[in-house]
Amino acid sequence: MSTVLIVVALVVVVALVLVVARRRRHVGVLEAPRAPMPDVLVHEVAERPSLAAAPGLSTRLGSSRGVFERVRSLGATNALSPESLDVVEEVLLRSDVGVATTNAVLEQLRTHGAPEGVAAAVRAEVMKSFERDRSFRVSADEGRVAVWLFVGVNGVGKTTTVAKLASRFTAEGHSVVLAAGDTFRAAAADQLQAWAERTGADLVRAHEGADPGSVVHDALGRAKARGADLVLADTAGRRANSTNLLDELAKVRRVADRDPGQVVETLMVLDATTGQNALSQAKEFLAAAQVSGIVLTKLDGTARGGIVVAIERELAIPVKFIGVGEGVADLMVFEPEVFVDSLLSA
Ligand SMILES: Nc1nc2c(ncn2[C@@H]2O[C@H](COP(=O)(O)OP(=O)(O)OP(=O)(O)O)[C@@H](O)[C@H]2O)c(=O)[nH]1
Ligand SMILES: [Mg+2]
Repeated sequence: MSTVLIVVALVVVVALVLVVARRRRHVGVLEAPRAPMPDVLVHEVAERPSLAAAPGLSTRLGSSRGVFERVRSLGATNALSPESLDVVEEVLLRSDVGVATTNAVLEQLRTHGAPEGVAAAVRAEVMKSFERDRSFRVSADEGRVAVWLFVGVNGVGKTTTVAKLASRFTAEGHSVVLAAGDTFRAAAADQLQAWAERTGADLVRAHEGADPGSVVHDALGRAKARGADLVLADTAGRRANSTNLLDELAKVRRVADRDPGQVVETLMVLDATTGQNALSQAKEFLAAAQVSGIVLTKLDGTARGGIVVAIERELAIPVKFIGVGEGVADLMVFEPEVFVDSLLSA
């Protein structure tokens, strides 16, 4: 009897084990089906920057043009009422040209009047701020590789400007090597790499925290080995403190200028939307970096274009390029007449 009970118990246990096992298998079958294989395995996620030519400057400078609206509306008026002088003063100050230029314009208007109209008189005075040579040098001495260094605080548009110029110079037939000298964060080199792939430029990068000088040194070696004629070197916009940053820039510059390298341009990048603050930032960099020109970015945004005037007048360094958008074609060689006309012409 007990044997029969044991056999029955065993049968029940085995049956239970089988049921549980079946359930488990069943649960397995109920797992969510795997997603079907996509038809396209690799597709481009990042949008390619627009290669279309930048449309007219006036359109891009919408916000700056808005500021000058009231001066334009005085147009050909040559009768200088105190009210029109007030309008000129207010508009100029709001446009960020700065107090010095505003006073110079007012002085000129009071002394000489405005025989050809207020807008023309303002234009003539503003143009006096732009009498510098703003040509830029792309080639180095025989046997050397030309280097352009880009400096400026973080977020102003250095990396984007490097990319825009890489695109421009590559299209013009130069062989360009980009040096990812911003080793402060890995994303900086990734950002430049994405641009290098789009513009067809070569890129030298290193790990996060690497010595930026050695990146520039390697980029020069690569350029020399491959017969490239131009190195565009991005740099970091931040360090633990600004003294470290300026020391580092000076060191990068020494490396870049050592044979086979030759620094032919050091461009300080400034963000136009920060207005007069851009000026105080700039002054810190000037002594350390031997700046040969300025790139003023984001003039398409909420910037007030008069800042170009203040920068040239106060820093006595030519603005060589302006950024008017985030696309690769949105960089223009700065031409004062075209710029001032696009703000002041009706
Ligand atoms: N609208 C507009 N945006 C710009 C222009 N130039 C740069 N930007 C934008 O400004 C932001 C910062 O640009 P970056 O080139 O990364 O600036 P950076 O100086 O390299 O910054 P760090 O690497 O952090 O020092 C990005 O979102 C750019 O797309 C411009 O001319 N117009
Ligand atoms: Mg950057």
